[in-house]
Amino acid sequence: MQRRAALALALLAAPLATLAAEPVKVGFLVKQAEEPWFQDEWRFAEQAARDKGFTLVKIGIPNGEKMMAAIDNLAAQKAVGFVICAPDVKLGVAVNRAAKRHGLKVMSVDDQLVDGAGKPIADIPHMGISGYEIGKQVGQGLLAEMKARGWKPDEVGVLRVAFDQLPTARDRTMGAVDALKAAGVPAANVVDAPQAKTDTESAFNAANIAFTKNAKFKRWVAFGLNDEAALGAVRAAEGRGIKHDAMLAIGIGGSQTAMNEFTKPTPTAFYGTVLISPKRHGYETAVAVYEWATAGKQPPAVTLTSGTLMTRQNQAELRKQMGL
Ligand code: FCA
Repeated sequence: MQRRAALALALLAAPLATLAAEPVKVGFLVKQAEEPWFQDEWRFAEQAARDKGFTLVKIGIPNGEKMMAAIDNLAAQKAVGFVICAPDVKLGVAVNRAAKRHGLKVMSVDDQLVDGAGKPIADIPHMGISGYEIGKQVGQGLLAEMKARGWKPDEVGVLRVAFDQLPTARDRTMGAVDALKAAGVPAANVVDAPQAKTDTESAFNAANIAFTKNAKFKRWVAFGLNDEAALGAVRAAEGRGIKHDAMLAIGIGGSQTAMNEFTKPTPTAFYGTVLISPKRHGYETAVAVYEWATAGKQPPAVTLTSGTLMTRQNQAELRKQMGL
């Protein structure tokens, strides 16, 4: 008898227990899931989910249509909110509207969402890098190595792999241009190579065109919004016989794209990168959305993170320091 009563109680309690154990879900949507930076962000967001006890739902959103479907999908799964790096920052109003309609908290990472007039959307909290400052570090890193090699500021071609429709991309590359100009590199030496997407292949194509049009330069420095952009320029230069003794590129990121270059037995023209933190961006944004939705803790409106110049020489030590 006693055993039967216990069993009945257990059965009664079962649905309740399942309800209580239903984990909170937080989405993490990224524009370029195949890029190592975003893989790293996801990895650290997963770590946050384990530490805090929520479930992370990762979805790649290469275009606006997939992005809208992903937000609906999160709502159908009863997620409480999401972190997003959108395929186009001008989709900001659509993101905000969809999140509000479904009662989801939303925070942006890396690329700040803007409204129709190009103004940041104030009620979507954001964590990104300090683009202009980090760009200046790229420029200063290039200048230091130019000096070490005895290259004169007025003899180098400056290849800016550009993606100006994305404000952080423009800030980053203009920071580098300004640092170079401040050190005496003539504005006329700056060659823009607009890329169609923010991956290596697009940068390669853009750089190829720019090199063809500007064959007068025998020495080059190059950069773009990320490591993939810098690497595309390096590969295009190699294809034209411009090797690491005549070319210097510094990226931004420090994920696997950069590590692959640094661990090659012979140095390539991919001289360095400004290491930024996928750990902070992935972990902290996921926790912020979770705590916002479950504890009413509003994230700060804007958080900007910094970077450190990383080369073959200091990569192992730096990555360790950053917990990577
Ligand atoms: C943008 C770029 C990424 C990465 C990130 C921090 O989203 O496209 O490559 O640099 O900012």
